Amino acid sequence: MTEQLIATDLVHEHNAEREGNLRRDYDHLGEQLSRRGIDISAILARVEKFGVAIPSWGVGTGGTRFARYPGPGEPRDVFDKIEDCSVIQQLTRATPTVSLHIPWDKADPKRLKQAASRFGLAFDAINSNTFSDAKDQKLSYKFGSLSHADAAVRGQAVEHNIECIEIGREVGSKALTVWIGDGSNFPGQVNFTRAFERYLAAMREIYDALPDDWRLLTEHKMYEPAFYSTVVQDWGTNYLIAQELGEKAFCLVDLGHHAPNVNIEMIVARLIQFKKLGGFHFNDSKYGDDDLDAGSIDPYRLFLVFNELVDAELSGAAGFDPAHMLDQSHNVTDPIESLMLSAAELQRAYASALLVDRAALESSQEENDALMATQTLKAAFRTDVEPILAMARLSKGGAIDPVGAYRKAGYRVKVAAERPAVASMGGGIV
Ligand SMILES: [Mn+2]
Repeated sequence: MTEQLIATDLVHEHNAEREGNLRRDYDHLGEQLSRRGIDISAILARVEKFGVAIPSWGVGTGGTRFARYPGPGEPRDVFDKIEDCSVIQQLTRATPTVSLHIPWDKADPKRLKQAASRFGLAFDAINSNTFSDAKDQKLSYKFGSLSHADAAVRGQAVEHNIECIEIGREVGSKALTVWIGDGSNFPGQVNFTRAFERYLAAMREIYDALPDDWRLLTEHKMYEPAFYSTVVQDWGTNYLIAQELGEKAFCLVDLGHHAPNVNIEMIVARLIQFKKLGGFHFNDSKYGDDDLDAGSIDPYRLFLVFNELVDAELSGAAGFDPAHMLDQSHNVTDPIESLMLSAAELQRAYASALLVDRAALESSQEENDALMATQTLKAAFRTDVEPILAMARLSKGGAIDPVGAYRKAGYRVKVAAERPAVASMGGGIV
């Protein structure tokens, strides 16, 4: 029996007050969609199956390089983080997995697995960390890790990644995500080619340690912490890495890791076409790698990304199975509330993209009817799919209004009494 940290009676009562209105809204939307030739129950069935992983580091309050303002009842360790993730899953039913970050979440793998199974949760990709120095670490990553000029530092970084694979095997994970902070701050500081050669050689050692049924996901990022050059700076370099390493290597797209105005949905389409899209770190941004809540700044961009994903899903694109993960930093909100709403924003983008009339879109494209093509997308984007999302939550035992139920349950106040404040628990920006 799966344990629930929010009283199920409270959730039932909360839903009972809202169910009548929801059913009326759902039926009305169903009638509108049927006029467009869309069966709402088919959309609902797909939304019910949609899942996104919660990043363990996301349930603690994030921060910036300037300051971090912790909130009450912050998780003190990975076990508290798993409890918070279970609350997100209980109320949204859209987040069945957790993505761990090592060494921040280092603990006995058996205990980790038990803690997750207690709530019916599983683990998605394991994230390694060679962008900061762990306590008691022998060699520093100040001047890089997998591309470092010193073979001993590279060896240490490789060993850490192999240890992450071992932990992942024990907890039932099937992927390793590698993001490095390697790069340079000054022209001339590193030789671009030699640094990338060293990185590829180190990654080959990690790749060779990967179990056959695992995937290696590499994450590109244009800049930060290095501000002049970054070793894995864009999707082109990321694609080269995946090509060089082999069939278990894929690219991970973090939405915030691009220059402003870059056409991310087109990058997604290219990676799908060449069978190298491994997964996502979803978030939103205005200026840089802001790690804001998914869909909070540019929901249309999120929709356009999902438009490409749905196109691949419906056309049965070969090898298409991207991992969905959130990667956000919550500085001014309760992380649990932000993550619940962010998961719903992904479901919203997905449901809206499912409404696109693909036959009409294709015929507009063939006829060079730019206006009708773009209106076909807008018609789907403008449709309020909230009743479908709420119905998916209700049918799976979640809350019609997750934030409302969460606040009513007083979970944060309760854990604040049980969890004394800690100075730092490895949250922040990735
Ligand atoms: Mn990321």
